[in-house]
Amino acid sequence: MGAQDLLEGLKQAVVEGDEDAAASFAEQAIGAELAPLEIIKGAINPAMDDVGQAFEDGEAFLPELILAGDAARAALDYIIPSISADDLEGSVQGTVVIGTIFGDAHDIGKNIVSAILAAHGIKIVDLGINVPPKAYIEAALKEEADIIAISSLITTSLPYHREVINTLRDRGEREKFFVIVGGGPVTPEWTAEIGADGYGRDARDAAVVCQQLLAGRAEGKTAPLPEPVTVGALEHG
Ligand code: B12
Repeated sequence: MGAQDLLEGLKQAVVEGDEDAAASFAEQAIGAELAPLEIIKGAINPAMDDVGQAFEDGEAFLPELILAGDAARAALDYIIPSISADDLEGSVQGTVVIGTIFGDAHDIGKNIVSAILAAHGIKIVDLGINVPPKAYIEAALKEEADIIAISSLITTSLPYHREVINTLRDRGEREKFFVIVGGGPVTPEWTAEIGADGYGRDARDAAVVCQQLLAGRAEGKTAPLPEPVTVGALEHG
């Protein structure tokens, strides 16, 4: 089967919520040496967008969303371990505390971001889903982290981003950590508005942003930056 057929098959399997087929196509795509990030970009993301659109249009419901999520996870079980530093130039060192913000249970994108950062030698402390603002700060202090990374897929959880930043500031600890944000409803404008230090459109962009921030930190730059580092902004619909 050619690369395009494998990607199309995987996309279809995820849309249909067929875990076994999704896992099998993913395994074949990795076996055919397709780059992990290209598989995610070419099959998983468009499948999720289709399902999300159908949900929004009232043509699909929560069970379909759950099945598609499970099928994507099954595929990613094969894809994520193959993500390597070869997928992106450069390597940086540092610690990133990451989690999906309070009120939000979506973690597929966060897990991909974590995997690519880890593949670049960054220490990842993954707090999971539904993370209260204070928990990011406690973990970042404990781990002496460089960056707090917040993932958000639902609009109603966005105000908690601001709470992370304001709480850091009120505690006099804002300069200790760069704060980056990403996920569906997050935009570069929002990033600037809340005074965050970075935004990335996808996992690859997240790695580029972290590299730039860690390089800046090594040169003595501290948070908050006057302008956030935003990558992938132009592609944002
Ligand atoms: C799968 C899914 C679910 C699954 C989640 C399973 C899981 N374990 O994650 C389940 C079924 C649980 C679910 C539940 C709900 N969902 Co839902 N879901 C989706 C769906 C279809 C796909 C999400 C996904 O995995 N995308 C694929 C990944 C790879 O992409 P990604 O998450 O965007 O991540 C990439 C980038 O954003 C970026 N990124 C992500 N995080 C970060 C962090 C940083 C720091 C950076 C730099 C970058 C970055 O990099 C990632 C990799 O490239 C989306 C539609 C969509 N197109 O996103 C709706 C969607 C997000 N869901 C939606 C809704 C409404 C819900 C529910 C409220 C439904 C309900 N009525 O109950 C619940 C909410 C539950 C809760 N409290 O969170 C809406 C949100 C609308 C909004 N803007 O508020 C969407 C957009 C669907 C829609 N079009 O209406 N959902």
